Formats: sequence, structure tokens, C-alpha cells
Amino acid sequence: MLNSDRFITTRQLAESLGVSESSVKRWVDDGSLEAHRTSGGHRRIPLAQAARFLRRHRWSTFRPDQLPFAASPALGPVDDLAAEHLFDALSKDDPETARAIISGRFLSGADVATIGDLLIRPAMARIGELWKHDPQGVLVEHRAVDTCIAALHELIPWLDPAPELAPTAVTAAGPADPYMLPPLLASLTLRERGFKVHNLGPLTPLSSMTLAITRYQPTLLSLSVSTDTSLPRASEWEAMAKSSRQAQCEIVVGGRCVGAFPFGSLRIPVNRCGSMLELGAFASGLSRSKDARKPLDPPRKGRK
Ligand code: B12
Repeated sequence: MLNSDRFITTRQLAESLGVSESSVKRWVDDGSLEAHRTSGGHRRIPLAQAARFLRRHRWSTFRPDQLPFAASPALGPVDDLAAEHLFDALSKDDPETARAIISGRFLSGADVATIGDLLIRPAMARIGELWKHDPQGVLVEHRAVDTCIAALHELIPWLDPAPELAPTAVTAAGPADPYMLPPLLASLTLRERGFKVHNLGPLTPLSSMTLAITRYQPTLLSLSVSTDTSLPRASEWEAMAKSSRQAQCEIVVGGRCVGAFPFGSLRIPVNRCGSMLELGAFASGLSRSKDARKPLDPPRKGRK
């Protein structure tokens, strides 16, 4: 039996879009919208498929309150007001509203990079000021990180799956860097750009990053630098440099403390990007240039 929390009926989707049910049935039948059939032959649409469909078409009359989302998404643009609302929700420890703002902006068509750079980053920067005058500040900060992580995880099923021959990426933060949101945002940004991503998360030893390069043969390694105490010594990079050269893996470094990163002293080219949007653009360029290098006609055996 199909779990009713994760599937919706053609009528529910029709009502939320303000269209006829027969239109929704037609989209299912012509393959524009993926659905399953119940044993009685009724079309049931996975909520994740409905979310992808809505995002793709940016439906202006869409009424998300008609759909069984955990928190009804708050549609709208990613702008200063949205960041202000997110800050309010996080500072009041209201995870439902915070998640609705993040998922609503995503359903309205914003990409993860924009949500990271222009919504979560400014809201969290303000949260980070609270401890200076509010004894609850650190408590609020910890809850806010957890809420943003949960909201970002909710978006994962709404992203298009990576194609089978997708390039691979690894995301991480360094050995003394406890910040979870930067590598998570990087992983979703790269997923959205069609990469298969292995997120190693915060506090990752360089030796584990080296192993990940050998194991996953990534095209790109994104390293977040959010503290100036976790910066690598040149000697620690030798093994990582070797494996990244072998795997032809581009290393991209960014983050709040990237200014302190010892680019010059490492014997390996490291790319620097300033934001998730820049990381996304770099990654798209990389997969395009890799595609361009692929032979159009693979050499056949015995061909001269
Ligand atoms: C949450 C938080 C914590 C949490 C982290 C929880 C967790 N597990 O994630 C905890 C409680 C651990 C923590 C601890 C501390 N924190 Co703190 N923390 C924050 C806070 C509020 C939010 C950080 C965050 O997640 N931001 C959201 C992310 C998405 O934003 P971001 O890091 O800027 O990332 C963006 C870009 O940099 C970029 N990016 C990131 N990675 C990458 C990678 C690539 C490749 C690219 C291209 C781009 C990129 O894209 C992201 C999206 O735009 C910040 C405030 C702030 N201004 O950020 C303070 C803040 C960073 N913390 C601060 C302090 C002082 C501390 C502590 C010293 C407190 C203490 N006395 O213990 C410790 C130090 C910890 C350590 N070992 O370094 C200060 C730092 C001040 C300074 N000197 O720089 C800040 C600025 C707060 C403040 N205003 O005082 N903190």
C-alpha cells in the first residue's frame, strides 16, 4: 500500500494548482509528471515528484497549504525580507516557520546556493551576534543550526537525482572546523548541479579527505574553511596533493575564514571561490569542460 504521507492524489495537486483534475491526469499520462498506480488503478503522485514539478513550472497560483507538507511552504523570493523572517523564526526557536521559509523559497524556484548565500548566511550571521547581549544567544545558535540542517535535508528528495554518469564531488570541512552548514550547503549546491556527492561533514582529517579522493575519484573537492585554527600545514597536503593529481580532482576552497588559507605555500593548485553561487558556477563550468573533452565517437577496437 502507498504511504499517504508521501503520495498525493491527482485531485489534491489539481486543487493546489487551481487546474482541473483531468489536466493533472493528462500530465501523468503523457509522462510530464511521475506517478504510481494503486491496485485499483488510481494515480498517486509522490510528494517529491510534485515538488520537482512545481519548482520546474513556478506555478504562480500554487497553494501549498492544500498539500500534505510537514510545514506549509512560505512561497516568495529570496530577499532581505525573507532573511529577516528567517532570522525572526530562528531567534524564536520556531523550526516549523523557519523550515517553511526555506522550503517555500526552494519551491518558488530559488536554488540551494541562493538559499545558502542570501537567506541562511545573513540570518545566521545575525544569530551569531545574539550571545553578545543575550544569555540565551548560544542556546538559540545551536537550535538554529539544527533547524537549518533539518530544513536543508527536507530538500534532498526534491532535487533531481544525479544522472548515472554524473561527475562525483566530495565536500568537507577541515580537522578542527566544527561548522556543519557550510559543507552541507556545498553538497546540496553540487547535487543540484548534477554531481554525485559524498559529504564528509565537519572535523574531517586531511588523511580522510585523501582516502575519499582515492575511493570516489571525484572531479571536485569542496573544502569549507570557517575557522582559522584548522588550516593545513604544507607537509600535511603532500598525500592529498598526490591523490588529487592522480584523480584529476579540482580542489575548491571557500568559507568565512578562507582569507587565512595558505594558498601560496601549498604545492598544489587550489581554486578559491567566495560563495555557494560561485562554487555552483565553477562546478557547472567544470562538468561542461569535462564533457567537451569526452570523445564524441568512442574509439572502436581494431579501428586504425
Ligand atoms: C553556529 C555557530 C557556531 C556553532 C557551530 C555549530 C555547528 N556544528 O555547525 C558552534 C557553537 C560550534 C560555534 C562555536 C564557536 N563560535 Co561560532 N558561530 C556560529 C554562527 C552563528 C553561524 C555559523 C554558520 O553556520 N553560518 C551559516 C553558514 C552557511 O555561513 P558561512 O559559514 O558564512 O558560509 C557561507 C560562505 O562562507 C560560503 N562558504 C562556506 N563554505 C564554503 C566552501 C566553499 C568551497 C565555497 C566556495 C564557499 C563556502 O558559503 C556559505 C553560504 O553563503 C556564526 C555567525 C556567522 N557570522 O557565521 C558564529 C561565529 C562564526 N562564531 C564565533 C565564535 C566566537 C565562536 C566560538 C569561539 C565561541 C566560543 N567561545 O566557544 C566557537 C569556536 C568554534 C571553533 N572551534 O572554531 C564568531 C567568530 C568571530 C570571529 N572571530 O571570526 C561568530 C562570527 C559569531 C560572532 N558574531 O561572534 N559557533
